Amino acid sequence: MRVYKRQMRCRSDIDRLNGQFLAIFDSLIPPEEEKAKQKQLLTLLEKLIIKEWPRARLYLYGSCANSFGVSKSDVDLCLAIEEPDINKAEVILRLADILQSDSLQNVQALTRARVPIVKLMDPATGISCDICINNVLAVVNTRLLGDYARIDVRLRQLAYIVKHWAKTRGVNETYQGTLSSYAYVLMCIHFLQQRRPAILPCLQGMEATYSVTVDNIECAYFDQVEKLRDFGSHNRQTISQLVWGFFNYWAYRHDYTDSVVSVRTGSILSKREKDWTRRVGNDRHLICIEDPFEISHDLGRVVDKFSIRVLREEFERAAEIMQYDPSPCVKLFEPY
Ligand code: 3AT
Ligand code: MG
Repeated sequence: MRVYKRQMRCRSDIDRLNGQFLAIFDSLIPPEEEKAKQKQLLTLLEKLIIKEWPRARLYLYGSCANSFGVSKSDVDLCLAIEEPDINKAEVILRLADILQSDSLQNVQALTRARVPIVKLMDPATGISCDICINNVLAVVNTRLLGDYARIDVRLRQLAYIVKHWAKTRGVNETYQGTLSSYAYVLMCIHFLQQRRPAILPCLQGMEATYSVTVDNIECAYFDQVEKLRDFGSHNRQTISQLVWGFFNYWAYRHDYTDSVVSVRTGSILSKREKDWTRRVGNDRHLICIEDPFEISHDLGRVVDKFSIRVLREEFERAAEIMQYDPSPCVKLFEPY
């Protein structure tokens, strides 16, 4: 761990970094042209799919649909087929077949993955995309995240910066035991729910205006977010203060032994009440982030005893940089 002898940055110094963080945020926003290309690809795929499954629907989910997608993100699609007892592996193979015979490139059927998908690249737009089958919960959690993003712009700014940091520092790789982008966005939402005054409400704790049952899970929350546009206005914290606070929280304040971050309740739960106190199979619960709908699902379950150290050292490094480094906006995003 690097030791900084330099002067500690005070609140007004942190505020002075605001313009730089906003410039980084702006540079990560996908241009309109990229959005148009995604639509073009979606239309092409819909046309091909509808011929085979006339009653199926194709949903965009993940970061391209919830406004947390940086430029050049892959497109996540979900093919929803309402037929009983479908065999996902068979559908994946058939889908790959159909798409292969069109003008698409690198069509691969990954039938053995935890979530079976078809992967492809569209040479016309240069966009890569993953298509899964009937993963409707992901479509609904995408909608929830997108609704949170519409309440206060600081969520999108913070999440872009955290995701950019996680990608450049190599801690956004679930197959290596670090966290998914989805987990990072939930950590940002939780952090903004916990500010005083709060910057985000707890939508699942309010009277539900949207409700759907998916895989026997009732997903309900207040979705009239246009009525909540002023919610965070009593808190004037700038994006640079929030970036500082976020890393400081995960470096020094979070109780890794006992706490579970819960966007669903807008609070911190204990590992005891979730029964996440010991390792069960591969789930070690070393950092606990509750999925807002699949509440038995800990998004930190991919983290092992090696990667928890990597993660915590990265949070500490980021917090130190925010506090002491003379050029934090460069250092924070230095490739590892
Ligand atoms: P990127 O911009 O692609 O990094 P993303 O938000 O698209 O970020 P992912 O590609 O990792 O995130 O995942 C796509 C979506 O799949 C996001 C979320 O709706 C769903 N998802 C991902 N991981 C999980 C999970 N562990 N549990 C439930 N849903 C998940
Ligand atoms: Mg994605």
